[in-house]
Amino acid sequence: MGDLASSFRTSSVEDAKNIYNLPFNDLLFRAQAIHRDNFDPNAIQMSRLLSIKTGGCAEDCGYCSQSAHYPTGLKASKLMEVERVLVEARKAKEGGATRYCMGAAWRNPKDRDMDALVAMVEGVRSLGMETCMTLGMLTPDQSARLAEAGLDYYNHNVDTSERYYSEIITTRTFEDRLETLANVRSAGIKVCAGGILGMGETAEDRISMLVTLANLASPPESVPINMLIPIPGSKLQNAAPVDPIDFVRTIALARILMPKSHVRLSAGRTDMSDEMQALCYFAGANSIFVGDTLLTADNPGEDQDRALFRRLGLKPMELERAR
Ligand code: SAM
Ligand code: DTB
Ligand code: SF4
Repeated sequence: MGDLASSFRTSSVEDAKNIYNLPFNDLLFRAQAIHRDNFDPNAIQMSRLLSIKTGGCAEDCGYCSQSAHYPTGLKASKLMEVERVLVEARKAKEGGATRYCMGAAWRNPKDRDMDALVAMVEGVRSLGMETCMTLGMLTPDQSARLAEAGLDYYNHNVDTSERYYSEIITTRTFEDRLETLANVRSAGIKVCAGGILGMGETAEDRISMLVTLANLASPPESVPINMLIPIPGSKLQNAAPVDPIDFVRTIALARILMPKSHVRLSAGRTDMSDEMQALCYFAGANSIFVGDTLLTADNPGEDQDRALFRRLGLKPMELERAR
């Protein structure tokens, strides 16, 4: 089973479609077997998000509460003070998170923001947590600076298939996304890249998105799969909800195509039943965001996750940092 990883590196959409369409039990059995070959099946990595710069974003992502293009009612704010970020990061650590992910509603960071961003990375790292940022597009120089500060992960999602991308976002291209991912990778930062289900895409779009990710020069270490949180006022406010079984199939395919990656069950968990989440964990999801807020939207609180972990016999994944 171990060399399935390499055999899928050149996976085509056709191959992946055949896997996605297997009988559900066969698909889940296969995903779970691969999961067990690569991870402790009962350990879940826990990340905590903080919006360090909220709203007023120049991009027109159709799903987002923070885009200035849509009347979502969100109040914009400036970049948060470094000290405030560190106070929040300490709380997250006490709550059991091992990775702290700082998100900014920017098309890209300005060079004048870089000193503060570097200080945030250094400060969070000194608390003994892994660091992650998601700031929009990065140049090679900006990537190198963040890498030097000790940034462990950079999140930058491809969001959907190349074909469907321009239906969701028009202010940047799929190619732009891949370019930033390459810049981050070249700087030596680990890559977190995934997407959103429930934006009106087809099953083929979801499959194609995962094939793109699996076929990057190195697959992302972390693959967040978000279920759209429909934001009133946004372009996708009335999108039809994704079928839970299709959602689980997509998680299983991500696990099979990227056996060594952490697959994160990301946004949208407040609208998932415990049973749906349990199936996602069985299909190979092994990471979540913890705490009652994501960036601007709700997430199940700690108590709820603790109760579900107890019911399922899951435990937090220990920090793997060997540095
Ligand atoms: N501005 C940066 C960027 O776009 O890369 C970082 C922040 S952005 C909010 C991070 C990711 O969150 C998006 O790429 C998208 O996949 C996800 N996301 C944003 N709004 C969402 C929503 N309403 N439902 C589900 N996922 C969402
Ligand atoms: C990701 O894929 N999901 C997170 C993280 N990366 C930055 C963000 C989810 C945002 C959900 C909507 C909100 O909180 O505004
Ligand atoms: Fe801006 Fe990111 Fe939201 Fe797009 S997803 S509007 S880039 S904050």
